[in-house]
Amino acid sequence: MGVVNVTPDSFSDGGEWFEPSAAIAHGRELLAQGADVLDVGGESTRPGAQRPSVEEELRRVLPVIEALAGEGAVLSVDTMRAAVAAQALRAGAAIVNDVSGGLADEEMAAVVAQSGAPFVVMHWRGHSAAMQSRAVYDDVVADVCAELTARARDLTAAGIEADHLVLDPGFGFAKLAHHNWTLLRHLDRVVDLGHPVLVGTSRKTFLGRVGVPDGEPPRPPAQRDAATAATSVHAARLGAWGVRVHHVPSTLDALLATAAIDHAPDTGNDHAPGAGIPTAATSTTDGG
Ligand code: PMM
Repeated sequence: MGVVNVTPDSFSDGGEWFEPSAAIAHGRELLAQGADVLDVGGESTRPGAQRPSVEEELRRVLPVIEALAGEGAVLSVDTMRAAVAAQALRAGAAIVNDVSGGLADEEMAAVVAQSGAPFVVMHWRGHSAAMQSRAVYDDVVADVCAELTARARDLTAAGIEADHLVLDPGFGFAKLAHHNWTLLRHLDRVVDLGHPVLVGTSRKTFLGRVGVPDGEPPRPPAQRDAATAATSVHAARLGAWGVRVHHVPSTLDALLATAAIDHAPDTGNDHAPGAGIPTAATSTTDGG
């Protein structure tokens, strides 16, 4: 899943694709690079961010969704607002991605239930101004699993089909760095909840701190793509359904290399009867 943030202030790429034409071009680029789904959002969830009005959020995302859906792209709309989700679905979005998992807007569950669209339910404990003060857990994996399970139960009670729910542990949302790392390490327990799992570690601050001495600032977001590829490969290995990333080529390369390892023949024995022994014609100059 490639990220198209139509915002002036996202932490990772704020302002870069704020004009609809730039966002549309960026979406096309992510698709050409191999993204299967584009996640289009008009509200930054960065700590302390001001919320745009509904009208402003619609103004940002609708032209981008209309244009890219018209070209056949599979789109999710990243929104906490039912009114935005409803209009985005009408404009061609196929999936609703709500970082609040339906908690921020009590109309959201009904809109999603009525549409029949898949719903990405992220673990969330409040809007960005308050969330880091709520990063307190007895056992982060057990607590996040319990809170996601409760959400799935309430959303199915509100009419959303259980098999339309995608769960997301919400990396960086009401989580300190060690919470994020522990959740990644035990992601299989989120997968075991029985729903597809989406993982969004891309360019988040905890990745920018890898290898940086305590007290020094984290690496800037654009220098976190190698760490994003590593955590995304790990998530895929533990059974994640999707990874949400800003820089598609680096993560896709890492996933393809891992898949090549998984699909490599067991022995690689070229001397077995019938095995192709490399010849000058088949060898490449760097060893193949
Ligand atoms: N993270 C951000 C925004 N939307 N959606 C899901 N499902 N999961 C995430 O982890 C997530 C998200 C924040 O990142 P951004 O501001 O770079 O888009």
